Amino acid sequence: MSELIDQPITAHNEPEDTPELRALYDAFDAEHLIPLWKEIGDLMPMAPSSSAQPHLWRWSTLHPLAAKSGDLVPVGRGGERRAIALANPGLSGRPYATPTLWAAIQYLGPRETAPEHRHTQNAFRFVVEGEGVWTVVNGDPVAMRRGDFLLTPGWNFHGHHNDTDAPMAWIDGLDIPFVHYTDTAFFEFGPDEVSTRETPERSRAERLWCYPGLRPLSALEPQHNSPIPAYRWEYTDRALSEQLALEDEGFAVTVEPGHAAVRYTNPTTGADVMSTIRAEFHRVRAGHQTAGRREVGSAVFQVFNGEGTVVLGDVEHRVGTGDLFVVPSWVTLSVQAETELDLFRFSDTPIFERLHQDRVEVDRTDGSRS
Ligand code: GTQ
Ligand code: FE2
Repeated sequence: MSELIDQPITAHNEPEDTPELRALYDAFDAEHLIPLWKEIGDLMPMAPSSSAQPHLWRWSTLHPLAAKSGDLVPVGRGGERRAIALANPGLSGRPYATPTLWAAIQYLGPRETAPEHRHTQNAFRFVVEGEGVWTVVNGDPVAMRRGDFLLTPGWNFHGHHNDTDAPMAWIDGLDIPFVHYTDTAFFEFGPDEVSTRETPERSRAERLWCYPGLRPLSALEPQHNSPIPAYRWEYTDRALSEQLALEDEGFAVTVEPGHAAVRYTNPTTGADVMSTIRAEFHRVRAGHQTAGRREVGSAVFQVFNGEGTVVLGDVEHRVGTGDLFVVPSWVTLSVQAETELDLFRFSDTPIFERLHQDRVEVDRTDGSRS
């Protein structure tokens, strides 16, 4: 706990409990008024104290429940998606992983289709296992495979179709809670089917955009969301293994010893992939522990591969492939890798950076913070 939070609070204005005082408080109630002095600790804390909890969902629990939903619940117009949200136990039963972020497991059975729609919420998919679904974004079919990170930025039509005889599950991340609080949601239905059942290896947008450092001269304007529809595992994996290989060769290219990391970015700006969502991939060498780190804003992690322990505030969880966990605002996270540990991470930090409310603290190895 920080010194600031433990600072003694002197109640210098505690009034005497009298019938008149009670009458005053009753009058406040009746007139929909609330005095600051009753709420100050909660409204204006010394540091963020999220009602969201650091919580873990195991893939071994989630996946069978998603599969059972596949047996019992059809997918189609109205419900739109067979997606099951991670509901943070601190967020009053709402389907919110964090105060700003939605995270869900989505499941599509053999040959099934999720109908097209578009909404102002920004969305992405991350695939921890399987393949065979194409997500059709503005008529452009994008293959989904293990390790891929796929974008559906706000107001693009999208639907999904499974072209195989096996089911497929993946995770969705959206800014649904943020858009809900801020009353900025719009939604439109598209075709009940997907607009194309083509299954190309590479989408048109990948053919146009996915060459490192090369931009089509027809599209030099900055775009606020990335035009890359799929960040393929082949490149993420290679970028991380090369960081570690370079570290072995004596070059200081990792975020900290034994910890390689990349951020998915928008090639037209170099900034985050979407205006409300940051996404990263982290690889921690076997036997290494990352420095404790806390930041303003909330994050969700999914273990992509490997085993280890995550220390979330004062709670430790053993984690393995597919497990998801939430890191609320200003809760310290440290990761201990038992085997080499691969972690996908997404957060709402771009929102707070743009509002100049961002802060980060990293524990130094001597136990102090910087
Ligand atoms: O796949 O379009 O988990 O619109 C939540 C809302 C997935 C989707 C979700 C959505 C989608
Ligand atoms: Fe959607």
